[in-house]
Amino acid sequence: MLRAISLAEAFKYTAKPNPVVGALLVSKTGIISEGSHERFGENHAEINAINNARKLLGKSFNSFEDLTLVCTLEPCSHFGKTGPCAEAIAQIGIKKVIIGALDPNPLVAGKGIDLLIKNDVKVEVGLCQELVKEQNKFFFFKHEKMKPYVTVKIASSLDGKSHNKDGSSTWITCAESRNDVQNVRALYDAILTGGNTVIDDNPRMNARVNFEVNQPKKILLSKKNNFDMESNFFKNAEVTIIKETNIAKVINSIYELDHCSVLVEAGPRLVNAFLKTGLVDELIEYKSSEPLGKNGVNWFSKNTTIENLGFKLESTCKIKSDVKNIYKKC
Ligand code: AOF
Ligand code: ZN
Repeated sequence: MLRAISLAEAFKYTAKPNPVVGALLVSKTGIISEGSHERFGENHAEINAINNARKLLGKSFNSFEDLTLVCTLEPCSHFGKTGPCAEAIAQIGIKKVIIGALDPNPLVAGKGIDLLIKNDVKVEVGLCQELVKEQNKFFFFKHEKMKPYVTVKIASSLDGKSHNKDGSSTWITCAESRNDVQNVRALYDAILTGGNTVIDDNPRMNARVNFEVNQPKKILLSKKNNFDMESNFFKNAEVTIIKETNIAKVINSIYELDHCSVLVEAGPRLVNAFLKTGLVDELIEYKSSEPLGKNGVNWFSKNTTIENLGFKLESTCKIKSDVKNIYKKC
């Protein structure tokens, strides 16, 4: 199971918003073949493990009943972008399946196991399930909590400011921190910002990393209609415009769009509106060592701190001259 979990891990940037899944076919003497769910929309892990066994053992190999399938997630039972894995497993004659965690997706949720058992396949569930859940933290969160995992990211000067009042542009944090943000973006299913940010900063808001990524979808929260569709935000990924002002409803719309996670990168007004709902799960603060001074706009009002917004510091690290603080909802 640990081998299957580590196989899956390699695809955490390309399988999303699907879970990462690894599978092995094993005989009494060892591993016969391996497979992973490599990219969103492509073959599931179990099918890749079966196809790889056929490649290795020859098309005529037909003794699947002697092999055990080990897979990190319950084999699916539904027709999605691909067919049901549980059916393919039973059909090919596999007699034993060892599963890490149950699939929390209501389309599957136990139906995969039922299908296997009905076809006389022996099933064991729960091996290393905590690791599988941790590995697919956003996927399990979304299905268990019926909401996406919401993270707010801010870049702050030493004196807690976001940007200059006069609109003059300046980088708050160092190039290395801004580069770290690219890696954070790459982990999320969606990135959300507001209309003013798109108009004032012309941000690209994609994940500029040197590895393959299923790029986060973009969400623009604004009542405006007059966006320049040639601006950077509208390039490189699908954009959904949400006109709703009630943030709880916005978060629900993101859930309905099937995103497991969303990264909010916006100005103080929208960031505070999100934080006030109590529906933000994580706050990432990049803090520079330089103050912005009285020309700066505060992230938070006078007596507000990240702690009294209901967050506690989980980790902190230095990025060159900046500090990166990760806060989790208490
Ligand atoms: C599996 N094996 O490797 C994965 C599973 O749209 P589809 O067809 O790709 O289905 C996606 C859903 O299938 C996903 O939400 C999750 O419930 C399950 N993922 N299941 O048997 C796999 N990745
Ligand atoms: Zn499947």
